[in-house]
Amino acid sequence: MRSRWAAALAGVAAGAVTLAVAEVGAALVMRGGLGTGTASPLVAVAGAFIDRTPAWLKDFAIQTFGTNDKLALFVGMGIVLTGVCALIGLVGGPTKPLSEDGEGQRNHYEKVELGLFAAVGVVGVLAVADRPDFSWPDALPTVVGTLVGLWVLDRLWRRLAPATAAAPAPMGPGAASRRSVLLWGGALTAVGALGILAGRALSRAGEVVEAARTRIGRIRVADPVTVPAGATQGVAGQTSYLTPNETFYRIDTAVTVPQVDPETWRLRVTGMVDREIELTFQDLLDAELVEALVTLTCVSNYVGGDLAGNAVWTGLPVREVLARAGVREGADMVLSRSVDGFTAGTPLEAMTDDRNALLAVAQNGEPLLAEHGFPVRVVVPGLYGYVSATKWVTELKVTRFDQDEGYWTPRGWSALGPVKTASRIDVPRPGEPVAAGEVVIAGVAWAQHRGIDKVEVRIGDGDWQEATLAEEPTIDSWRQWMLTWPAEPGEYAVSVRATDGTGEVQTQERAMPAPDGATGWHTIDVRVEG
Ligand SMILES: Nc1nc2c(c(=O)[nH]1)N[C@H]1C(S)=C(S)[C@@H](COP(=O)(O)O)O[C@H]1N2
Ligand SMILES: [Mo]
Repeated sequence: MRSRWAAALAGVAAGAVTLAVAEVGAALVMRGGLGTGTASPLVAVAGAFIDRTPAWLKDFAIQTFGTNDKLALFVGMGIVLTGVCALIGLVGGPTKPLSEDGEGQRNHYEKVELGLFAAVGVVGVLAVADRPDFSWPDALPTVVGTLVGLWVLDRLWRRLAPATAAAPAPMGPGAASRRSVLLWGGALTAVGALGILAGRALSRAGEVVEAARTRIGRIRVADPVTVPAGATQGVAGQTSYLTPNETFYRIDTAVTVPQVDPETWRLRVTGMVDREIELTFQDLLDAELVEALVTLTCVSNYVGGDLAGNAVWTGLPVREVLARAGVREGADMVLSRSVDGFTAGTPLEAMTDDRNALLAVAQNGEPLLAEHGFPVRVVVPGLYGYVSATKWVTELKVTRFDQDEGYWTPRGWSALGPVKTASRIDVPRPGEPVAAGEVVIAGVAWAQHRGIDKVEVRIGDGDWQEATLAEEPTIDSWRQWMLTWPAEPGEYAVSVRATDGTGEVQTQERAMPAPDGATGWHTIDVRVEG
């Protein structure tokens, strides 16, 4: 029994050493400028997995883990990999028939074990090769790591190998060799784990972006947005009108946040245009930038969910860039592409009409945070992020919906993603009882680019009551609302619904986020204590 533990540990140790060599190697290869895509096998496998995630699984992951979805993925990968390596170790384990070839010869089981281990390495190499901008040096760390891992596995197996024809040991390996494998296996696993962490830490090229953000400083425009005091009702617990950059929700398919140097960044405008053009980051800074208030929302947001945020965005209107390139007849989509391969298909109309569709360089006056698309992202009022808000954008391709599709479309999400009218109760918080008397119910409602005309609240089986609305500086942002309720002790279901600027009342019909956004009224249970 204990020999099995030793055999499993041998597999895990080999895996840990493989990944340590590969992750440190990947950091060096990328830092040295040799690699062009994703050299880290862990990041590549996670990315390849995310790219193959169907709509229902994305939905589940976001509902279960929220913006910790990537952490959850890494933990899951760690568990699966450990299990696979342990099983591989057991395959070659010591309780198998003895070698007949004499001491030190590989027996059949060890060959299978090494073969399986190599196969896992090949999967890693395939994942690396699958990532955007792949070139062969990207694969080097994984190949070398796998070879080192095979060597470790072989050494440990030899220590465990029970016997030879000359000196059979029918009871399995002796206690001494078992102990030595447990010792070596444990030590190598620990060193490997540290190596993996070191490799990941080493790979973070954050300094370039941080230095650039500091150098750029606050971005000012001739005609800045000022938020009127009336846009804020100031109820404790109510969503603040502007969302701080640091707490702004983050959703993307990027396993690690792309670190883009603004010095080398270029935006290319391609496709159905009269002339392809290329812009530098300085070109953008030198242009006449505008500021706009826009609430961004994720299509994966559930009714009552918090995957939405409001900010002042600073940028160059996309329509001006498209005009410079000259859009040809027949185009109806702009496919924006990110450095990490993500794409969003946005109706050309939304990019060229008079709304503030921006190539944004700043969020609330500050250069974008790396997580939110530094140096440049797209922001389009009225559309969910997945069809418009490409972060780390590097290309705008003018094209047609019947010729191209955005990242999420073949994965079960609608090609078109106008934001659906939504309203949310922020206070009282669900599950927190309130004292009888004057209770303030408050929250936000949004229907970007249509605006919010009315918010109504229903308490228990009472009538719909109109809430007081805050000022609405723009129809592109959410609107705060509040209602004072003389509450008597009891249990109440409290619901909210909004009416958008076109007069349409938010539907009660429940829909899941996939394929084009959740619907239904946000309802919470409130207990009023006497
Ligand atoms: N490059 C890139 N841009 C992206 C995404 C992505 O996965 N990759 N996700 C989009 C989605 S689904 C949303 S909701 C918004 C979220 O923007 P935020 O993370 O800044 O809030 O970014 C959009 N832009
Ligand atoms: Mo999203």
